[in-house]
Amino acid sequence: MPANLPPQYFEAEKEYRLAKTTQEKMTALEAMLTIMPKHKGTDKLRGQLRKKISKLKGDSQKKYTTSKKAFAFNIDREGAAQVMLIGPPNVGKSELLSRMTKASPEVADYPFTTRKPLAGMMIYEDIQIQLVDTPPIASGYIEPWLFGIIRNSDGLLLMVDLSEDPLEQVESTIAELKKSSICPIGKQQAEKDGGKFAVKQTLIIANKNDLDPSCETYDILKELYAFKFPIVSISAREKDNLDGMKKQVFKMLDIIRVYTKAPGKAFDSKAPFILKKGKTVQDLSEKIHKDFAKRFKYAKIWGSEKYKGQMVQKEYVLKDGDILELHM
Ligand SMILES: Nc1nc2c(ncn2[C@@H]2O[C@H](COP(=O)(O)OP(=O)(O)O)[C@@H](O)[C@H]2O)c(=O)[nH]1
Ligand SMILES: [Mg+2]
Repeated sequence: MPANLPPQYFEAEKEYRLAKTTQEKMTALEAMLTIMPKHKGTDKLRGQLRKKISKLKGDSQKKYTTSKKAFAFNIDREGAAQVMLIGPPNVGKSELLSRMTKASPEVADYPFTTRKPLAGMMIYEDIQIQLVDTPPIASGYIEPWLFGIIRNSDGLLLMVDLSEDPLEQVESTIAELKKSSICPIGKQQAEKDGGKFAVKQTLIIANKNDLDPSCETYDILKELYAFKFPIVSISAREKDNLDGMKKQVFKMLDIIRVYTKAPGKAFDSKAPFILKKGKTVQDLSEKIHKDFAKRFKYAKIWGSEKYKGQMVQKEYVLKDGDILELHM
């Protein structure tokens, strides 16, 4: 019986032959295995691939313990915050990055297309948020450097596919994160598990809602996870609810934008200072300049809660959108 292998298989096979490291070899083999159609004609071939993968896995585990730091990516933080797009293969992470930013990742209907992190800037109103596309988190094989960049990030977008089994996808991704001592949390949860876990604010993105027109799957997902995490339903491909998603990402980050102005002048609406929620006028002036903070007398504020130009002291807790005139 002929194997009838699709062209992507031969591409993956070529990558395998060209692969220099164990990691690269394994990724290529995994891709070959996933791409390969499952029928009698490919039984033997699939068996051989699995054998090769498990042998490499053994080797790499040995190596990994001795050279943990050998493979490290570092993504320079840009913009107001750095957010990781994570999740199982094929859920649409790369598609979303290409929709929201100028980055052009490879998008394909077979898994393990993304091997390296790729960053792009997403514009939200007057700020930019850095989105980072990552290789898939699938039990069995995960790029070992992935958890390092997740730990360094400001938040996670856990993406799942409404046309597959999103419940299982959420569960298995969280399980893999926890194995690496990363604890994704939603808004309401307090920090937990002491110092052992790196706690990361997380938004669940339910993608491909075009394939769930009755929202049946989305409703089940919400029923089970909405009490733990904020969830948003989108279609990256059909561009549905992408603005709603951006709002949710901003909300998850717990940051505020504060503008400064000189007396008698207009404020610069293009260059807000980014601060964590809960920060005060004092924190802002420290951020601007140390000396500034020392000489600070009072500020005038134009904001949502105060009268126009009202005077506030350094203890005043800032709100998103506040405009301040600092006096010393
Ligand atoms: N129907 C539908 N397909 C999508 C959507 N988003 C992505 N896809 C498709 O899903 C496949 C996997 O996408 P990709 O971005 O490579 O997934 P990744 O592995 O998570 O990066 C591609 O064929 C995409 O075109 C969507 O919103 N709706
Ligand atoms: Mg991808």
